[in-house]
Amino acid sequence: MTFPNPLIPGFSPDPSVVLADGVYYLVTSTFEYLPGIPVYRSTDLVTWTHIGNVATRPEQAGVDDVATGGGVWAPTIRYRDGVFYVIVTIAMSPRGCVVFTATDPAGPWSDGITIEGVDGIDPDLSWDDDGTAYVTFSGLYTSGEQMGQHLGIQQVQADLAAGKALETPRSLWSGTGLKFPEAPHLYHRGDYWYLLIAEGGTERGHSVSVARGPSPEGPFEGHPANPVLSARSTSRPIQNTGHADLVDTPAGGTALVLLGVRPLGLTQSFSPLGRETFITPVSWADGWPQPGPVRLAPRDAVDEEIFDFADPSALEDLGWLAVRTTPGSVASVVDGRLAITGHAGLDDPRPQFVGRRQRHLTATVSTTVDASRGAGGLAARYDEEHWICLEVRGTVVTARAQVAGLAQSWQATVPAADVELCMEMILPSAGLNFAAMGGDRIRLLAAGTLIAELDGRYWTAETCASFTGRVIGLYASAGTVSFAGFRYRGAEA
Ligand code: 6LW
Repeated sequence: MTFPNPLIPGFSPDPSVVLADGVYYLVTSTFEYLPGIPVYRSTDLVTWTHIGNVATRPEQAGVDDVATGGGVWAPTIRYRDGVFYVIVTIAMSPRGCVVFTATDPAGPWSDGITIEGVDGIDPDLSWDDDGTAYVTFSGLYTSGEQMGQHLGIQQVQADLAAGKALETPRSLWSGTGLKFPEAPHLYHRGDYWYLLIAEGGTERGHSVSVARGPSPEGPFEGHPANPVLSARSTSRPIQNTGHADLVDTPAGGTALVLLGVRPLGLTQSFSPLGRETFITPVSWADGWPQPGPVRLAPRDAVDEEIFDFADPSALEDLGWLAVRTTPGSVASVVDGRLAITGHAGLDDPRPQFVGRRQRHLTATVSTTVDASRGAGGLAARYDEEHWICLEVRGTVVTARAQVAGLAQSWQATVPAADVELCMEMILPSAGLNFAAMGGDRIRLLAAGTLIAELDGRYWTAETCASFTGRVIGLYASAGTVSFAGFRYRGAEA
């Protein structure tokens, strides 16, 4: 069985999957973006449809004040007795470890109950045969005096309805000693309970390790050849592989969904899209799971999304994202155009920006903007310190590049009213110096004229030290600007 890889391209880290009544549902992290926790559906583990989002109401995730990089970290989705559960940590926020429920995974989901007594990240949910609910998590404090302290893999029995742990956390097996034992998932298979974790950190040293034991509480014995999966020190095209969740395949086999990155160039140093979702088959030997190496198999179809705002429902598409608020509170469709009123620049923690994940290494994004009554345009962002934009104000277009406080800009004049803006992300062509071959090229065009061409290395997960990925979209920084449409065309090289 050859799976497409990436399975969910673009900024889609920390995947968790569940098989419920023959249908697969998968969720990923969203950090400071809303709507939070996208839900994807599949009947064959190959073709996936974005059917909803868990956190569609700001109060559910409570990310409006989280620091960049905080917010919605690593959800786990599970299904029991007709109810879907998503348990997740809202990191660097008082919201803590939260359980959301729904009977329809497309939503609506519940407001969410905080589980008191679970101080950590990457919570997993499992039930013993007698119905006892277990929350197994990584004991990393993300707020308070103990911020950064790591207690390894921990577990409590919990009363989910009451929102509380029923005991003080117990320490479980925490891997082979690599840093950051995290992303625990428990599975009852045959005679064993399996504890799958990530260790080594989510960068190049990321790994998957597994242990097994007689009960959900262990004791757990590690696989003799742990970590059972890692791309570290290999030249595999998919790196950082880890943070995995196990699932049965339609063909009766087993597979892992997990995160990884696609760094460019010989040195494999820079990943424009951030952490994506991948999949790899798992074989079994002596009652132990053995994941196969994660193979690159991008879908070769050209992927096009065209939003014409003459259709008022265009902004309701599930893939739109906004920063610490909902897309609908930033933009609205007025007279067949998308209108955004700007109060601050892209360096603000709450920019008036709505965007979509860049999902292909080569992509073209374009729009037509009327900025006769304000300033705004097209932008690609990692966070408020790392972004690129084409901003129109009246008849002047300014291309700006911002990297951690360093900024550069280029200007040109454009015809009044509707101006075509375009961003082209292309792979480096021969003739560039060795290092620059490690990044993509980002070409900024206005009214068909090239305003600037940028070295994409500076807007990658590594350079931005970011948990997220590239999000490209529309924004206003002052006054009201309006957009006729938004076009995304992506293809794997
Ligand atoms: C996630 C954890 C991690 O909770 O990063 O580095 C966090 N590993 O597993 C955010 O993705």
